[in-house]
Amino acid sequence: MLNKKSMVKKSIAAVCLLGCAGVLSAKPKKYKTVQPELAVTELAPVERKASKPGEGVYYSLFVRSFADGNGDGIGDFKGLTKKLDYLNDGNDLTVSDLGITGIWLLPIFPSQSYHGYDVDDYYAVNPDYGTMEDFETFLAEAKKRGISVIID
Ligand SMILES: [Ca+2]
Ligand SMILES: [Ca+2]
Repeated sequence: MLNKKSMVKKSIAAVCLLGCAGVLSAKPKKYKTVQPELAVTELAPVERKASKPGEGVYYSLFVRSFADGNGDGIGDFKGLTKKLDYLNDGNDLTVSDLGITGIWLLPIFPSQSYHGYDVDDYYAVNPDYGTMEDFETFLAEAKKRGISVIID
């Protein structure tokens, strides 16, 4: 003879078993795969250009150690300029770049130290990094890609 409490327990057990059986027999869902390029163009277009300085995602970098453009073992503006497409190629439809919207340069001025925080001249660039013209080329190329530049 079953009492009311025992019947409730058996009913709960039966529901659990049916529920588990349903879960175990369910076919795995098939997910549609989407190529990253299509995800950006068809599903979620992303604006990767800052509308003004100070907005977006900034990438802080030390020119000395980022990219060497002339093979002397020291990072420089030419090396940095060559790497701009890696940081943001200026095309919102591609996702092979990092998509940053700004670059925060650690000190680029002439200095007696490797880190450059003890600046000798705020109106010149460190000759290890190239010339002022190299720096201006870097700025122009960054601007073409919608990348803002700030200097520490
Ligand atoms: Ca160099
Ligand atoms: Ca891109």
